[in-house]
Order: sequence, then structure tokens, then C-alpha cells
Amino acid sequence: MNYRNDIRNIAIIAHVDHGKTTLVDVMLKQSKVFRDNQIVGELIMDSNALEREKGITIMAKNTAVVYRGVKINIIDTPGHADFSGEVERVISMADGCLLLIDSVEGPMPQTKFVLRHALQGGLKTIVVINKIDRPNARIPEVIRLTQDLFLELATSADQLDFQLLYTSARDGYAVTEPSREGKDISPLFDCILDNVPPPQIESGPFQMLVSNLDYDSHKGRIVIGRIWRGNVAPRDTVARVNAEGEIDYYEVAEVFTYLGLKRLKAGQAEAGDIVALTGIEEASIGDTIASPEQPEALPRIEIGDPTVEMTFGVNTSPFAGREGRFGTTRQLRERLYRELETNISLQVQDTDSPDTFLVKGRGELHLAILIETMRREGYEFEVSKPEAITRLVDGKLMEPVEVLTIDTAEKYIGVLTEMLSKRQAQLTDMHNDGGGNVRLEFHIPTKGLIGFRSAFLTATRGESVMNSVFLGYQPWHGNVNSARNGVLVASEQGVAVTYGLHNAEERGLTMIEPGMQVYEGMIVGSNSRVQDIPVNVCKEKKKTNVRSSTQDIMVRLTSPLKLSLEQAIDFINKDELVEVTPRNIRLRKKLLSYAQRLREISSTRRSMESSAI
Ligand SMILES: Nc1nc2c(ncn2[C@@H]2O[C@H](COP(=O)(O)OP(=O)(O)OP(=O)(O)O)[C@@H](O)[C@H]2O)c(=O)[nH]1
Ligand SMILES: [Mg+2]
Repeated sequence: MNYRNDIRNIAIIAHVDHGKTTLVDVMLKQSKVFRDNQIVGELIMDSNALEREKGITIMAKNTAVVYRGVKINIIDTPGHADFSGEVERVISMADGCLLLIDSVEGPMPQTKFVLRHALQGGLKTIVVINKIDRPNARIPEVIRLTQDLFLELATSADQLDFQLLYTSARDGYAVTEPSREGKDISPLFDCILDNVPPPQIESGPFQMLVSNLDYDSHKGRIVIGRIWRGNVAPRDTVARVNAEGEIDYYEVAEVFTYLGLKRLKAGQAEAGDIVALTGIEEASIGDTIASPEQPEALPRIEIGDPTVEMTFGVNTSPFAGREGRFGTTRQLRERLYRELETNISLQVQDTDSPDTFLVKGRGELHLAILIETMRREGYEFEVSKPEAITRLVDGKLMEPVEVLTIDTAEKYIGVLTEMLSKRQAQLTDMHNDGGGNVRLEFHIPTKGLIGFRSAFLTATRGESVMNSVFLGYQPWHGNVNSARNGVLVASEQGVAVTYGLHNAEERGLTMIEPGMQVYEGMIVGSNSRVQDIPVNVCKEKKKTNVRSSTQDIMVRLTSPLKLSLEQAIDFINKDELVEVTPRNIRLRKKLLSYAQRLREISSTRRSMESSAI
């Protein structure tokens, strides 16, 4: 077996926010891949607009640096559990990984998830305790917890013997002992060169696995992956093996390798390297590209199943067609199916209704990011409440269950455990740091978690953090009774006015401002009671010639409760929809007319009564 000593391939994995992208910044900056006067900013790899706005990584991405003559291909991955399909997708490109762990938070549920994948993939692991600059760092304890995690997950004894390093990605240094003073990141580079095995080269003609796709308006589809065997050059004829084992042939147009933020044109690329090829117009993630002489398929990438589903439908609101550029069934369908090419943990299905599609993802955020992306591209459509995906196993109904971790203050334990027990959560662990901070761990069915986030933030006044990771399927726990309050529903189409909104405020919290267009059946606020009530927010005060008091002129409205897209899909009930357009996010009842809704309520009541008899 041959090795390529001039290359290392590593993935950077961790729980959300433990500092992966910040560490990649430092590696790029200190390896001098930029000109001295080049302004590159921060979190450079989070190049997508939504990534920058939300401060999280959504897609795994490649970059590379050169250190002591060795090219280190680096794959930055997302830490949020909803995007863990990205970790599963790219892990096979790497021979080693940096497992980052926050020096205060310690190993979190997603740390366990990504480490399990790395160990199963046989990657050499370097544990990097990051954020050691934090004043309340608890390094010895974090190391002990990390060792426990390895004991639980290692598939062979030699995996227990991991390298350990300490960093402050923010301040740009790595040290081999926490007591040492840090200068720069070179101890990390040295550690990678010394510990991550160089790529093994199998003998034989060209073979690579497609791990990612990209597009370029001039060059067309770009396929990205690691070459396992042989080499590739522009104008080579290559075979593509698809999921069905069928083979077709293409001519490679260009070959690129990575350096910094650039893709460099290469005359040839060899086994062990990570490359981007153009000219292969049909490839999908998981396909093998190989020499026509020996077109053998590599094992396809395995991706975990989605846990949450919702419908995406053609906009049926009275305002349909006003604000979006794309809104027809054909456009919506085409866009959703196109998403499957790169968003590999997503699934899309047609439904009985030609205007509605069932979209399945790894969590509410996974779906919300797709909705937001489409809305920015000019699409308008409506989406339903997300629901957990159940399965039948041997005739038994099973549902997804998650591990929920909450970091909060002691004073909120009571209210949180009460809210969560209604949602069928079970407390599995509780850790008190002695200073008033607690970490609670629960097992909770996914259905109980849907709609919980906004209630959680309100209950803890935004002072707590929650994280959840898929645990597995368990027998159905029964229905959750987590009744949300009712809503205020516009009773007429028109323009909302101060007087009408002021009246609505007496019933609950409003969600819109004066001047906004509303339609009958649109949700304009949340009620302080459990029923829905119609309100006429377009109602003007009767004009009289005499002003009775100054109070009449100066009606002050409290500022409306503005829901973000994620909050909106978290908020709605089953009989409601979110209408999404490039300009607005509106909440509505599925049945727009009050009379229809009343009929629906009485017919469900009748059917419940008759089934009770
Ligand atoms: N104090 C301190 N903060 C850090 C350090 N490294 C990163 N951070 C901060 O932690 C936050 C998250 O950093 P990111 O690099 O985006 O984390 P990430 O792991 O890439 O996050 P995801 O990709 O969303 O999972 C940012 O606010 C960083 O400034 C560090 O060494 N010390
Ligand atoms: Mg990141």
C-alpha cells in the first residue's frame, strides 16, 4: 500500500458553536494563504448569506492550507443537529478529524453524534479543547467527560488513545499543555502532520466518490470528492456509476484542487487529494466517477432518515400571486426536487393533492432554512405545521425521540420541568455547577419538542439555551396535550387600523401593525384564552364632529409580537398555515371563513361524541 506524504485530509467536527469555523479562520490566516493586504473578515467559511446572518454553519465546505510543504485539506462541518446529514456526507473524504470541545460546556449530545460517526468511519481523532481563554474553563473535568465518551463509543482499543490539544481559536493559538503560554496555531498543524495518517493510495485506474455538488453559471455542475485511486486530468473520459449501478460516460472539462478560499486549476490530480471536476453534468452525491476501464462503484454514502415533515403547497391565500415571482405548482415542484440534489438528508414526496408536496427533514431548522432560502429566491407558497415522522415496525407504531439538553438558571427548573412533563419528556440527568447554573437532560418525543422552543424562550426570558439531538425510534408515547392559546383571527379583508388593533389588544397580543393588509381568516394576534376569536382590525372609529377627549386622538398601541419564520412554523397549529412570500410571513387559518370554521368545530365535536357513545 502506498501513501501520499504531501497531503492530509481532515474534517472539523463538534457540537454547535464550539468554534469550528473560527478555528478554520485561524488556520487559513496563519498559514498565509491570503495576501498581507487582503481583507478577509471573520468566519470566512460561513460564506452563505443565511450562515452569516444566523452565525451558524449550514453546509459543509472544503478548504486547504499548506504547512511545512504538506497540503492539509480541511472540511468545516455544521454543528447543529439539524444539519448532521452534512457530517455524514463528508466524513468519508477525511482520514482524521479535529473534535472540538468547548472548555466550559464540555461534550454535548452532538459531540457524541459526530464522534460516533468519526470513529465508525475509522478516522484518527485529535481532541481539541477550545475556548481555553474562557474564565470559567473547567479543563480537567471536560477531559474526564471526553474520556468517558471515548470509552462508550470506541470501536477498537487504539481509538481510546487520542491526541489532546488546547486552543483559543478566538485568540489564535494552540498549546500542548493548558498551562503553557500560547503563541500561534503551529502546535495544531504539527499535531495534524504527526498524527493524521497520510492518505492511502490504492493501485489501479481513476476512482472517486462524489461527496458534494456545486454549480457555476459558466462551468455548470461541479462534482467534488476525494480521489481514491489513480489520477484525473482535463479531457479524460470518465464513467459515472449511479445509485442503480448504471454507467454513462463524460469528458472531464476542468480539474480543480483547493487552496484557501480558491479553487486552483490543475493539469492533473492524483489519488489522496480532494478535487472539484467540471463537465460531468449528471452526477449525484454518492455516485462514483471512475476510469471507463474499471468502473467499480465505491460504497454509497449512508444518511440518517428525516424525523420531521411538513407540507409545502401552492399559496391559496387571497393575496396569492401578489408578492412572489414563482408560485405555480410546476415551479414549486421543480424547485423542491432540485433541492434534493445537494440537500441529501431531505426527502420530497408528491401527495394526493397535486398542489401540495410533503417535505421531510432532520428538524424544524433544517426545513426553516429551506423555506427562507426559497423565499429569498422569489418563491411564494404555504407550509403546514411540522410533525414528527412516525413508523410502523412489526405492526407497532414508533416515533422519533430526542435528547434535549437545557442550560439554565436554577430558578427556572420548576417551570421547565412542568412544561416538559406535559410534553412527555423524562428527566435523565441534572448537573448543578454550584453557582446557580444547571444543565438538565431529557428524553423527549420529537412531537413534544415541536412548538416548544418559543414557549421555552418566553418562560426563561431568553436566558437559557436548548439543544436537541435525535436519539432513536421508540414506541408511540400517546398524544401530547400541549394546548397553545387561541388566536385572534381577522374577520374582514382590508387594511388594519389603529382603532381596530386597539380593540384587538384587549383580547390578547397583536402580531401586525396599522397599515398592513389583512384578509379574512388571517391570524393577527394570539388570544389570552384557548379559543380562537374573530376580530375586525380594519374597523375605524365612528366619525363624530365632536372630539370627546384627547385620549381618543392619542391611541397608543403596544408594539406587536413579530414572529420570525422559525417562530411562525413553531407557533401554528394543525388547522393553520404559514404563508411565505419574498416580502411577508403571514399566519392564517386553513379555513378562512368563520362560518366554515364553526361548521368544522361542530362536526368534529359531533364525531367525537358519537365515538364516545
Ligand atoms: N471565548 C472564545 N470564544 C470563541 C472561541 N472560538 C470561537 N469562539 C466564539 O464562539 C462562537 C461560535 O463560533 P463558530 O466558529 O461559529 O462555531 P462553530 O463551531 O463553527 O459553529 P457551527 O458551525 O454553527 O456549529 C463565536 O461567537 C466565536 O467568536 C475561543 O477560542 N474563545
Ligand atoms: Mg461553523
